[in-house]
Amino acid sequence: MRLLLVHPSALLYSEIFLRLEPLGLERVAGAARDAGHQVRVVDLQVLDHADLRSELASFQPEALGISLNYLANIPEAIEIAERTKRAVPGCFVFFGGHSVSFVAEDVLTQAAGAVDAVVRGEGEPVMAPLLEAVRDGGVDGVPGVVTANGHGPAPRLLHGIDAPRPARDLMRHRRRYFIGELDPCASIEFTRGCPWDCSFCSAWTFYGRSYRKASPEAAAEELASIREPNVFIVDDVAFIRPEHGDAIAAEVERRRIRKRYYLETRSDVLLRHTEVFERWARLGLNYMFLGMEALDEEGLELYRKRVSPDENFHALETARKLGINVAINLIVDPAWDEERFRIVREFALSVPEIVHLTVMTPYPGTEIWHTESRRLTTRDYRLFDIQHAVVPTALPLDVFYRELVRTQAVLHQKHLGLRTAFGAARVLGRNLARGQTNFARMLWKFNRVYNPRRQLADHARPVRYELPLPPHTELGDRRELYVHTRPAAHAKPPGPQH
Ligand code: B12
Ligand code: SF4
Repeated sequence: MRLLLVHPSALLYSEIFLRLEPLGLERVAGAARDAGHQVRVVDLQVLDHADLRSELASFQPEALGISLNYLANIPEAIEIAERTKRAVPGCFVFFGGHSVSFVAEDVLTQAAGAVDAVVRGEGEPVMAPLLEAVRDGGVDGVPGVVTANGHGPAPRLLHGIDAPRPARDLMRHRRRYFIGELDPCASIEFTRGCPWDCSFCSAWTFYGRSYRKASPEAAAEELASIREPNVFIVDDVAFIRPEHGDAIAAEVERRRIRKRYYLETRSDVLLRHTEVFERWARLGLNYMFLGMEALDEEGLELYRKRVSPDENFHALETARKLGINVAINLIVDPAWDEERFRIVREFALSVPEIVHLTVMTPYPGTEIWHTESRRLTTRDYRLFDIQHAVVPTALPLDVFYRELVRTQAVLHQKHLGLRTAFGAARVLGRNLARGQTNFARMLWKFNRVYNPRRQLADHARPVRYELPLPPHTELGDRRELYVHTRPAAHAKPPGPQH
């Protein structure tokens, strides 16, 4: 069967700091190809809608799957589905991915017949049975599949994440994937899932708190096969199990693989297992993202982060000692006033780290979607990108965006200053000499992308598709939030050790 897989356009934030290869979609493509299908991929982060139109015309797909990890991409995906149905009548259109798994029925209804099915949960195990059922007619009994007729059986969880390998070779313009100065940059997955349960996050609810690890040999073999000199490790929390990180490191050393890495982890994991991070720093771990989320005890408790402010600050010192550049994330509460923004600016200027701000957003699939008592001020999917306020702000909205962007601008200026100090000119020169212009463009794009007037104006756009209303419930059993309810056969969740 001819299958076309599509990743939607990049969102606001990605225009500046990063644009990464869609690893989940590549794995889905790998699974379909392993099952004998003819697969092509269009990534709208690096291609445009005209490319998609010509691909539809020339390839005439029998099935088209769109990746929906991000809520903000849902309207664009429905429009692509509608256009596909007109351009290639009879093509089976389906959605899959993280966010759409939590709002499958609503999206099907909104698409009004343009989408035949939504796949909930992991995409790899479903591809072979789904495409077979599309060919034979009748996909209703396929695990994880939701159609206008209702839910099929519960989605299946992969036993292990070593296979299928992502179909990286199907991606065009790989040189356009980058993160900061790691340009170009590929992505890899060492583990999948997260055993913590932060109230604002849906990573744990999607995987039902399961946690799986790639075998060290498979992980190193995949790394060795990556052509890019830089690699982003997509794990939600890297090196929760230090012996696993060590085992992969040993394979990397044995094969003499030399790359630069970027990863995300938690402060307590970094403090508890410093040696494994130190070993990876020797192997090329240059950048790390720490989700600090809040500066004070109260905020950390609210988000159920299970980390103290002391641990957060200690973790920053540890990373500095290891020579790893750290980017910190802080969650902006829409209740912040001007004074609060000022305190955050002051903090951000007092530390050498890069500070990112994301706006607190109740997402379907998170606990706060059900418990957040503030009413939503908008249900426009496009604004659910953690750069817009979707619950009432204490400040007038225009003042809130002015403060937000002002704070981000201060942080960006600092970032630029730091990079100059760290030798951005050298990095730029090296990248430009190799024809890599992503990082250079990023440095100058800030004012165009982050603009309080643009952010405010986004609220006034006509809305065609709206998120369903959150059911306000006191959650008795949090397993009700899970997409995958059964742990994988070989998974042994480590559980937060606190
Ligand atoms: C790595 C990552 C990124 C990367 C890579 C993104 C990319 N190009 O793919 C970067 C850093 C760029 C990123 C950015 C953002 N991210 Co992000 N990201 C993640 C993270 C940590 C892992 C994703 C991943 O690669 N997993 C590994 C692969 C193998 O899994 P996967 O992509 O989920 O794919 C599987 C399934 O979803 C499914 N699937 C996926 N596509 C398809 C398609 C079909 C047809 C089918 C059938 C199945 C299917 O099958 C795949 C294999 O099992 C997730 C958290 C998580 N655990 O999922 C957050 C997450 C997806 N991100 C999130 C957010 C908010 C963002 C940003 C909006 C943040 C921001 N404003 O700064 C941006 C927007 C990016 C954009 N598109 O422009 C939220 C999503 C929230 C939401 N409900 O919309 C998540 C869930 C994190 C969270 N805390 O809740 N992100
Ligand atoms: S530790 Fe990170 S990935 Fe895990 S639940 Fe909390 S925010 Fe989500």
